[in-house]
Amino acid sequence: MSIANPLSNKLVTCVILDLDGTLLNTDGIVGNVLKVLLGNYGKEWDGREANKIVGKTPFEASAAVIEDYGLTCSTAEFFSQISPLFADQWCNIKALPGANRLIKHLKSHAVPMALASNSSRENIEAKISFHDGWKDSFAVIIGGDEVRTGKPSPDIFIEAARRLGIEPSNCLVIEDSLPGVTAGKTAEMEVIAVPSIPKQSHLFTAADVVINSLLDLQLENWGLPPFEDWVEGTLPTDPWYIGGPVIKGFGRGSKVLGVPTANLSTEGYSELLADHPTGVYFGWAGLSGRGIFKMVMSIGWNPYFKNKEKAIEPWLLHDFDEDFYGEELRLVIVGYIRAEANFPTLESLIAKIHEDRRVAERALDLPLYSSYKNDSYLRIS
Ligand code: ADP
Ligand code: RBF
Ligand code: MG
Repeated sequence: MSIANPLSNKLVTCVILDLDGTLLNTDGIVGNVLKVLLGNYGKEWDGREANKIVGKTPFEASAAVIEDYGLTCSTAEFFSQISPLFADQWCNIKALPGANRLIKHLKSHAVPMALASNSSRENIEAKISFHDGWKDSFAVIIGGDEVRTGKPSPDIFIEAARRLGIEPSNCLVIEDSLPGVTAGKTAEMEVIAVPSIPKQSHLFTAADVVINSLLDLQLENWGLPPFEDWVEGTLPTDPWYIGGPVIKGFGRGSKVLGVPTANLSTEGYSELLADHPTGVYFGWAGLSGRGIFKMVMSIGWNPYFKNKEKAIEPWLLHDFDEDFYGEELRLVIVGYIRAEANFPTLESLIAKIHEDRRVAERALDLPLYSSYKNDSYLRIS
C-alpha cells in the first residue's frame, strides 16, 4: 500500500513521459543538423535560441528558426529539407542520464507508462527503435500528429490517459519543456519538470516539482514503487574517468569555504559532462607521485557563486601541506550523491559539503566502491 507523502503530492497510478529532452538528448543532434542546414543558407547556428525550439512541434520549430535567421524559404520548404537530415541522426541520439533506469524500474514494477511527444508518431517510433526495450515498455505511444493540437494544448496527455484507461488526475507527467509542463497542468495531471536547458528552473513555477535530472526522482513521493539501487545515500554509476593538470580555480575553495578543490579543466570533457547531470559525485583520485585518495566532487555551475561555466571541482580527502597546481590528477568517478543546490547562506553550503564528504568517505569503504582504488588509470608514473 502506498504511503501518503509529506509534501502532499497526489498519489498516482501511471506515468506519462515526454521523449525529446526528457528521455533523449535530442538537443545534441538538433544543433548538429541546424549547423549543417543553416550553413547551406550561409548562416552560423550558435544555439542561442535553443529554448525557442525545445518542446515545439518540428514544424513550429522550423518556423522559429526561419524567423530568427531571416531565411527567405517557406516553412514547408525548410521542413522538407531538415526532415531527412534528422532521420539520419536518430541513431546518434543518446538516452539522458537515468532514462533507461526509470523505464526499466517502472516496467519491472508494472507501472503503466505512456510516451507522449509532439514529434510525429513515425519519428517517435524511429527514435526509440535505437533504445533496447523502450518500445515494448510503453502501453501507449502517441505523437503530436495523432491529436488536433500539440503541446501546450492538453489534448495529447488527455488522449494518452484515455488510451491507458486512467483518470488524468491519477497520471504523473515528466517533462523538460515549458509547453510540456503547461499541457500536463492544463490536463489536470501531476507534473514533474526536469528542465533540459540549464538555469531555467525558476521558469517552471507551474510544475508540482522541479528536479535537476531523472536521477533525483523520488517516486515514493507519488505513491509509486521507490528505486532500490541507492546504497547508503549514494547511487552507483558505471565508473567514468577525468584527468589532467590541476588548474587555478576561482580562488575561494580553501579561502572562502575551507574546502580546497583541485579544479580540472573542462576542455575536452563537454561530451562526457553532457552525459552526467551536474551535481555531487565521489570516487578515487590519483595524484602524480603522491598516491591515491578518496575524493568527493562537484561538477556544475556552483550556483551559490553564480559561475559562468561548468567546473570540475574534486576535494581530495587528505591533508596536503602544500598545494599542487600543475600536477597530473586523475579521477575515477564511481557514484552520485545529489544534484547541486543553490544554498541561501555560505554556512549552509559548507555544512552540506561536509555532509557530502562524510557520505563519500563511508561509501568508499564499501567493497562495491573500494575495489576501484586499484583501477590502473589511477597509477600515474
Ligand atoms: P582554486 O580556486 O584555485 O581551486 P582552492 O582554494 O580551491 O583554489 O584550492 C585548490 C588547491 O589547493 C588545489 O589546486 C590544490 O593544489 C590544493 N589542495 C590542497 N589540499 C587539497 C585537497 N585536499 N583537495 C584538493 N586540492 C587541495
Ligand atoms: N556549490 C554550490 O553552489 N552548490 C552546491 O550544491 C555545491 N556542492 C558542492 C559539493 C562538493 C562536495 C564540493 C567539493 C563543492 C560544492 N560546491 C557547491 C562548489 C563550491 O562552491 C566550490 O567548491 C567553490 O565554489 C570553490 O570553487
Ligand atoms: Mg578549487
